[in-house]
Amino acid sequence: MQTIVIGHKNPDMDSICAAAAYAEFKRLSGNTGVIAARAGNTNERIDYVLNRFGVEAPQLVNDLSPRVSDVMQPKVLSVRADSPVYDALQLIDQKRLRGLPVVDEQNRCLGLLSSFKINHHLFPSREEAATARLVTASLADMVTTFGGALVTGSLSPEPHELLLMVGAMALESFGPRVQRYRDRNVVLFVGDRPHIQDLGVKENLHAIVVTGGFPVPEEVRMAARQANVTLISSPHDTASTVLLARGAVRVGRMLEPEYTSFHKDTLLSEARQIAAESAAFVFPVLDDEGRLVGILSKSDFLKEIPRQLILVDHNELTQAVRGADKVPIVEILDHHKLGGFSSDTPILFWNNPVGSTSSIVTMCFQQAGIAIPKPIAGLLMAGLISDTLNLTSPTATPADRQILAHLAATAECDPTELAEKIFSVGSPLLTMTPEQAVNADSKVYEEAGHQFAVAQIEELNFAHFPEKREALLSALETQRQKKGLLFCALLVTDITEQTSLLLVRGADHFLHTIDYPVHGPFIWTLAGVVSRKKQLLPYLLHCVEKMQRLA
Ligand SMILES: [Mn+2]
Repeated sequence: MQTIVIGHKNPDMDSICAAAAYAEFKRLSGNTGVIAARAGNTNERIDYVLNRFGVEAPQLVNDLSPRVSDVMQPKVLSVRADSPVYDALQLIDQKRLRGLPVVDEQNRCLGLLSSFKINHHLFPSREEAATARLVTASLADMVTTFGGALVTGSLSPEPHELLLMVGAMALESFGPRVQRYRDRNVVLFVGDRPHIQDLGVKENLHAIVVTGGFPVPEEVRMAARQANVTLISSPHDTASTVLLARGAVRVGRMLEPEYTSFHKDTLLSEARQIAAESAAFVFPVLDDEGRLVGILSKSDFLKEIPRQLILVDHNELTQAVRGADKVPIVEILDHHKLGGFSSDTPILFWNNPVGSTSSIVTMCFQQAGIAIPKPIAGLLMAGLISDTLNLTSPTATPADRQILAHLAATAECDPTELAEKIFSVGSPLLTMTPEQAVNADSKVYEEAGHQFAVAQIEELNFAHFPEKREALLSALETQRQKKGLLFCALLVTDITEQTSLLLVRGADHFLHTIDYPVHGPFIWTLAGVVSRKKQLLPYLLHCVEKMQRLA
């Protein structure tokens, strides 16, 4: 079972640090297969923290929707197009398969070999029985297939169209018959009948197989050598030898070139639909180069995918990584408003209105009596400091204060120094494009049937704001139109002065409800507001409500 610990889309410091730390907590608690993930890119501040404490960034996961590769059978049996059908049949028989994918020497899939096709070859209809004597195969494969041995001459590895004939008639009848096929590559199967063997040599046949394990008379051998006719001996009687010889046909001769395959990354839901309408019994799974990497049978669609999810720093599916609704969510650790999440089974759900999810993760370690590894303590400090603006935000609680002190001692790191470093690295206004700035940590909320997005960036001061304001506003409008949102907002926070500017583009009847002092077109001054979730979001929800009352 794979357990993915992941924060929200457009991840911020807290959601990256909490995911990495909680995954480590789960591992230290004895869980296996726990992976820390992130639902988006890091930024310079996050990279600084990961580097400083020597922790690798959680793995990027953009979409958790089940893929073909999640349920395919990766250990796939296949046959080469140039193998004898006999070998394929052995495999099909041993493993009780209905068919096999056929590959070339680079493991690229060429088609499917079905047991129906093989049956048809081995047991043709009465009307086709005569043509069944024509077999395109190499003499070398044929001898291997019936377990024979070369007596004299050579075994060509190249396939030819061979006409299989049995020398069971009297010499007088057989002579004229052989002559009729003079221009063919005749392979004669004959028992201990020296006259017929001799005739075969004289007629200069392609090869003569002496069956039943009988020794070949010295005179016939000599004659064959002189005439350059290949002589082979078979341990089996004629009937068995011919039957086996027909199995030397190469797989490539009877593959179905028309088949349905899937790319390993195809969405399982898409594959399921295609498979449901297909008569095929099996679907090869290919990589980008068309190489065979697995096989999918219809029964594989019923498999449970051994993957589960732990959400940190969010509890609303609108903020969760794509496909989160298709994976069982087994735990949620959060400090935001409840967003109407529901589950089919009981889950661990810990929502605690402290300053950061990193604080909650710290409490998990403390409760379990597990010592926090030093680098993890550093990450948790960064998550806490970033979310609470180093305890100055109204979201910070006394518990956060205690936790930060404990973490600082464990990490041997001064919180004030760390906070200064974090906030001075990579001013979002200077290092990001306006599009990135309005998207970087944007969260989408849904209220009363309306969707809206709110992003926040933290700056040491507003020095770079005036030169960016127009570009930020137009990026917000673009974003709003693209996603069909009621409004799109960006809170630009001055963490030194503990104040913010709010930029909003949206429907007029919504904008009219904002009653903070106007700073400029589409911009309001929110003195003392620094927390998106505790201060801004309740206000915006109140505005949505007011808008609806006025409508
Ligand atoms: Mn948080």
